[in-house]
Amino acid sequence: MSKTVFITGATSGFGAATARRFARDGWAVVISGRRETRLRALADELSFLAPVHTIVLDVQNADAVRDAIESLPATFQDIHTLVNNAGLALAPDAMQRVDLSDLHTMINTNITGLVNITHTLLPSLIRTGAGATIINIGSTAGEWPYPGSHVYGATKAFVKQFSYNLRSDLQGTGVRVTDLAPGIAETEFSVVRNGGDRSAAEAVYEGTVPLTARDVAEQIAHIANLPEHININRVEMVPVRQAWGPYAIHRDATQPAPAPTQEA
Ligand code: NDP
Ligand code: 8X3
Repeated sequence: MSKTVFITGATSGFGAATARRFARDGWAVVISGRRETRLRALADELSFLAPVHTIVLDVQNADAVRDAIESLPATFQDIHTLVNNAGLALAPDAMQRVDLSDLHTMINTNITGLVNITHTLLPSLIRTGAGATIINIGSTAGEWPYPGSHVYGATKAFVKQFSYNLRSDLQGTGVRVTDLAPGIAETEFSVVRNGGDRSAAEAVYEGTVPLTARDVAEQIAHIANLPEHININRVEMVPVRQAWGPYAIHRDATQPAPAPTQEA
């Protein structure tokens, strides 16, 4: 019998590429996201390769998540691999200038949504036992700070620590947990982050060679297919052209440094 992968955020980017990758290998795929037309198109594309089940779902809604998972058809109920991929960044400006509602949306999607899905699917993953895999999509932004990352980066730091903590709780069940943290990758991510401004999104990738959705999907497939005694705790993958900058030192000659305090 084929194994089943459950992918959130499969309507574009990493999620869609991951669905294609697993379907090509004959896995049964459960694809979810909010955009129904996209899900249907992907299901049409993949259904000659593998069994496909679509779920129109907003991961922020815990009741909808529970209902969708309770109504999985029998052939899709035993999940081998969960790819917690649905997520987004918004408000790419300084924290003091952005809307609070955008910050809530990132928290509700990247943290609450991921927890909703994971908690609801854990019984199935634990039933699968040895070899079952949870791959949480984190980000380099969860490790390294930069201006405008504020809540987004913090949600991805949550993903990292949650992945480690979950591993501790799942010790003895055979279920594996990985935080897969990509760097810059060209998907719809930047269009969403820039509020639909395509030229601002394109500028993010201009003149460089970012990761592709397929690069990330290959890593996901690699991790899920490792021998069942191996757990990859965390993978940080970046384009060769992405590295770190220096500390930002604020220099302002009009503001003299404070006088040194006198030691007693
Ligand atoms: P995309 O924008 O291409 O894909 C994001 C996916 O998340 C879409 O399928 C979208 O589907 C889904 N999604 C967003 N909100 C919700 C929601 N409330 N409920 C259900 N699904 C939702 O971006 P990527 O593929 O690049 O991003 C995938 C993940 O990778 C995200 O978690 C992102 O933070 C992370 N990441 C991205 C990087 C990049 O540079 N691209 C780098 C590092 C990490 P729909 O709108 O149909 O609901
Ligand atoms: C997305 C990657 O570099 O835009 O998580 O933060 S980055």
